[in-house]
Amino acid sequence: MVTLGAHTYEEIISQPRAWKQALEVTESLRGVIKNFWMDNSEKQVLFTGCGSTYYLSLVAAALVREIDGRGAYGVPAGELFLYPATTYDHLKPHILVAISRSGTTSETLAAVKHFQQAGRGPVLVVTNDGESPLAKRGDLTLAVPEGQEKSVAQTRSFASMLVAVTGFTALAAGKDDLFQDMFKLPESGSKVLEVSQPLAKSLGENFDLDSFYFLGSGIRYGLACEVNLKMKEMSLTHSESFYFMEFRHGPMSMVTDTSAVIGLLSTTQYQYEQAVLDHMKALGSNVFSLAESGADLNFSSGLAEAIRSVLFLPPLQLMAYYRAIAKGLDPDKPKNLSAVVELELG
Ligand code: F1P
Repeated sequence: MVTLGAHTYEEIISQPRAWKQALEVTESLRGVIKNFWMDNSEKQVLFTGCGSTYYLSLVAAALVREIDGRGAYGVPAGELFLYPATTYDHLKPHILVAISRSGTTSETLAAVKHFQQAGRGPVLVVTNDGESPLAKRGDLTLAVPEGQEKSVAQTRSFASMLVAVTGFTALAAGKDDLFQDMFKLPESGSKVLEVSQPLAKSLGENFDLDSFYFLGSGIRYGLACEVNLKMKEMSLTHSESFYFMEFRHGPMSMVTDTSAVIGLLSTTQYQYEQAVLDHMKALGSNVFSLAESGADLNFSSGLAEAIRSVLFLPPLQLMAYYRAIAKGLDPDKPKNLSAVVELELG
C-alpha cells in the first residue's frame, strides 16, 4: 500500500543533513568564493529562478544587500528571458546567480544563455544537480546533491540551496565568523523539527481554517512567499504572502475567524511586526507566530538573524504536509504539477 507523502515527509525530516552538506560544499570553495567576489567587486548581483527558486532569489538578494551592502535583486527567470530590459540595469556590470534544484528548467537556462551571449558578466549557479546543463554553464557552481528530492514540491532542496547561498554571502562579505556559526544550523534544525511537530500537525489538520496569510519582511519575505507556495502545491489551500506592513493596506480586509495569519517574526523589528499580528487578532483572525523568541514557536538557536532564517522552513513545510495528508492528497505528486517545467523556448 502506497503511503501518501512518504517522500515529502522523509525529505522534510532529513533536511538538516542536506544543510550540512551545503555548508561543507561552501567551505570547500572558500578561497574561490572570496576571489570571485573580489574580482567582481564593482558588479551588482542579479538572482534568478522559477517558482520556489525565484522566491529563494528574493531571499538571497535581501541577504546580499543586508550582509554585503552591494546592489542586489531577484527576478523570475521567465521575466529575465522575456523582458530583460525591464529586469535589470544593462548599463551596470552584473553577476548573475541562477538558482535551480534540477538545473534543467527552461526559463532559467534561457535566461543564463542570453545573459552570457550578451557578455553581461559572470554566472554563479546554485543547484542540487552538479551534472545538470545549468551547472555546466556556471563560471562558478555550488552543487548540493544531498538536497535532491523525489517529490515535486521543494522542501529539502530549497532549504539546502538557501544555506549554500547564505554561506556564500557570508564568506564573500568577509563575515567568516558568521559563516562558522552556520555549522550549528543542522543541530538547531533537528531541534526545530522536533518541537514544531505538534503545532504543525494541529494547524495543518485544523479545517476550521480555510485561508492562510504568511507575513514576512526583509530577508523573510521570500520565505513567506515560499511557504505560501508549499500550502498551495501540497494541500491546494488558498494562501497568500505579504510584507508585514503591507498587510494593513488592503489585504487585511480578507481576515475572518476562519483565516490564519502566520507571522515570520524578526528580532530587529519585532515590535512593529507583532503589532500587525495583534491588529489581525483584534479583527477576529486566528494568528500564529514563529521567531527566535517571543512567539508561538521559538527556535532558541542563539544564532544571528542573518544566518538562521532557514529555521522558519521545517515547521511550515510540515504544516503544509499535514494539511495535504488530512485532505487525503498526496504531497509527493501535487495536482497539475511536475518536478521540472521544460518548454520549447525560441
Ligand atoms: C523550479 C520548480 C518550481 C516549482 C516547484 C518545482 O524548478 O519547477 O518552479 O515551484 O517548486 O520546482 P528548479 O529550476 O528549481 O529545478
